Amino acid sequence: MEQWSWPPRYDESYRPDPAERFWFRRRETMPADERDEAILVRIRRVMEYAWENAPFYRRKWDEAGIHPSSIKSLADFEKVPVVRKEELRADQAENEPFGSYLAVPLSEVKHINGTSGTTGRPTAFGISERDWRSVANAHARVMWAMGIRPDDTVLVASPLSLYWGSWGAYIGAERLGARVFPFGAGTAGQTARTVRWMRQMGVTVFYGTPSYALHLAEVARDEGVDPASLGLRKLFFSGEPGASVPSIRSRITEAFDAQVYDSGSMAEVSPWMHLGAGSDEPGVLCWQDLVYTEVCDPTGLNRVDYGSEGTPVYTTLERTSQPMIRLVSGDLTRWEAPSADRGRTYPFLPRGIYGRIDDMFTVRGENVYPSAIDDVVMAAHGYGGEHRIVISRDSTMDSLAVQVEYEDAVSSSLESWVAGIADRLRTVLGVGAKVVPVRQQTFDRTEFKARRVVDDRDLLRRLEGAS
Ligand code: 8LH
Repeated sequence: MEQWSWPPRYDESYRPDPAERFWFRRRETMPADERDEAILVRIRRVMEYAWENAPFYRRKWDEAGIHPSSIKSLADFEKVPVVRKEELRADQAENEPFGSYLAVPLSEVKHINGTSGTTGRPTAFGISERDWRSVANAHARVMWAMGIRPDDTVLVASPLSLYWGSWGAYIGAERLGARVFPFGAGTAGQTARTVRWMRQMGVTVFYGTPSYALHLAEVARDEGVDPASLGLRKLFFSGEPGASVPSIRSRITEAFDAQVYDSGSMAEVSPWMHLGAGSDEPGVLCWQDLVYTEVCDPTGLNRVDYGSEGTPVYTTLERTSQPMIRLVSGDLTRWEAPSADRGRTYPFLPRGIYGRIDDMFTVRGENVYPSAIDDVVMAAHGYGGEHRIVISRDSTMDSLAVQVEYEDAVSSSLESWVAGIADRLRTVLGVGAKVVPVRQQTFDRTEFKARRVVDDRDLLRRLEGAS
């Protein structure tokens, strides 16, 4: 396998010919079973490394009676206790600043990123130079699979702040040899400026969140610019569901007349882009030799069969500063077996990551994911650009209403428009929802990850009362 060493060491001068489809042909196309053998050896080495250098893991595995040498198969690996984000947070509070899962001397930490901490104590990511370079190399490889090449100009249109996503896109594009344009996102009036700069700089590739791409398209139109005329070839996304949600995907594809790629996972397991798919289709690949992904049943945390739904559990195979070994994501997906037909022999998530377990709610016995609602309302002709999902998590029963912005063009036939969406929701979700039309631009647009679910019983009662 090309440049497969522990600790990871990459030839920084290497770059395939632009006509070459694969960055590392053998690593990406080899029989999955053969790759799994190498992965098992690597997992043991990563575990030995963590055992020796990170007290967090030694403590945890001691308690469970597990030693790295006892892992003789990938099935054995399933017995290794999982790590949860709350544990990382608690460990960091006790062992500031990077937690006792920091496995390099503090002097080797050269980059700091983190979570925003809007919902609790922020978590800091301490990243060594070696890891920074491994991530750059991994991201370049995944972006290569998306067809991004050195003659592209890549716009990073997400906040250049604590958010790993933006920096990961930046260093990957840079390593690949492309021109990088870190315009960022999130400051007042920035989106209109983004439109102007995109044209002036000849941007060909966009990175950000799906919600932001849709907002950008709206702002471009307001500025009298057809988003399709901006000259984008490709947009790639991470951070939230969207790029593999059919109606969101087609809205973006049509607005920009460009190809759309899904990618991402979690900041903790950067290279987070290990999920990027390699072809112009929804869904994502799990690049197992970068981050080993197991889709597990959310309670027992054992691998589910291919074809089934579960939560991704991630193990970094290239990180030395804060290795993650069986980190539970809490997200939801369904996976399929590797297939040579896809070119790359990695497991496949045909619908990407479609939600989080704790975002799911139950209405009259049916499990409902917000992204399924997004898909229905955004497919509606005359959809005005934003919506809100209003639920109540009652002790006895959850109920649901959806406020949907409409375009002026449908205002004369609003009743049938609403009925059409309500029908479709009933068919797709298996339960009814109250659909409440609202005027365009009622809701704020996001420049980052959208938050469309409102959990408010009083508002719901008012909406249900409204005719
Ligand atoms: C996704 C997706 C996706 C992430 N489809 N949901 O950009 C990737 C990394 C840097 C990121 O967003 O990390 P962060 O801020 O830790 O958030 C991770 C969560 O974001 C993850 O658990 C998912 O719920 C969501 N996410 N990429 C659907 N392509």
